[in-house]
Amino acid sequence: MRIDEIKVSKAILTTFQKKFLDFLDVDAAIVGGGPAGMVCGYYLAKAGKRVALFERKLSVGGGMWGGGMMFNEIVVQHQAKAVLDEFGIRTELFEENCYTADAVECVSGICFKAVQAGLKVFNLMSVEDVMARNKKIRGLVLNWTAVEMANLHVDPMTMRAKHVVDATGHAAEVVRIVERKSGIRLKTKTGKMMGEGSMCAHEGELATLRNSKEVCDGLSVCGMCANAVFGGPRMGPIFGGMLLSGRKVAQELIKKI
Ligand code: 48F
Repeated sequence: MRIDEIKVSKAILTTFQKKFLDFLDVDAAIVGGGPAGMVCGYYLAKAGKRVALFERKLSVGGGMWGGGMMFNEIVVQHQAKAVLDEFGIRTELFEENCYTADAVECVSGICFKAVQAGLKVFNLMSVEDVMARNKKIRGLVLNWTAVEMANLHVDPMTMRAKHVVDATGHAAEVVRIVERKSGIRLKTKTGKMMGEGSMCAHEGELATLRNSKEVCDGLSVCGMCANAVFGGPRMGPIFGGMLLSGRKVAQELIKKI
């Protein structure tokens, strides 16, 4: 039977429309498909929650693909190895409490398992605002990244979530929007974003986990974003904190939503 091009177009349009409609009102919406966001999405979906993840770029993986300075190996410590084990990702012991893993295997392995667990990933979409009601974050305002890049004057659309997770990395884009536009006081010492500190891998890893939590009603942070918001050093190409923080926020939300 000949392939009908119009049938191919209809198949894509119909299934994408259904997928998007089905995930316009969810338990959790995650912004950013780096390691922290993807791991968070995996554990939430595995627990039966309806979770959508919005990623600005064509591919998920954030800063994980490039390892350290484009050498595509990452490092995790003993505690975080358990998360990679959960995804079936192979690690090699380098020296005590220092495991390496292939960055490409990490991104593809986490992505595959997360999507199979039920996480719905919407790539090429950027979150440009939040929906807030009575000082609580209730959803996200989305537009195509292509619209953002071309600076086109096109209005966005809105989705609803019981809880939002900012996993946008160093930029902490969602929290920044909340701070700038909503008048909501953040649950930080100053009520404002505390900012990320210079490199200190050991303290940065501990701080990421400590700082991964709710920052205001309806919004949590994980990954590098947590240190940008609550204050903590950066840590470079050690990714244990990212994986553990995604898992921590998921575990908290599983009880809450
Ligand atoms: O930057 P990213 O990988 O964040 P992460 O999960 O991991 C941080 C590490 O990669 C590394 C590090 C480890 O020691 O320091 O930097 O905390 O992933 C963040 C993702 O969010 C997307 C962005 O494209 C990236 O893939 N993103 C950022 N802003 C938006 C967004 C937005 N407004 N809408 C949608 N996606």
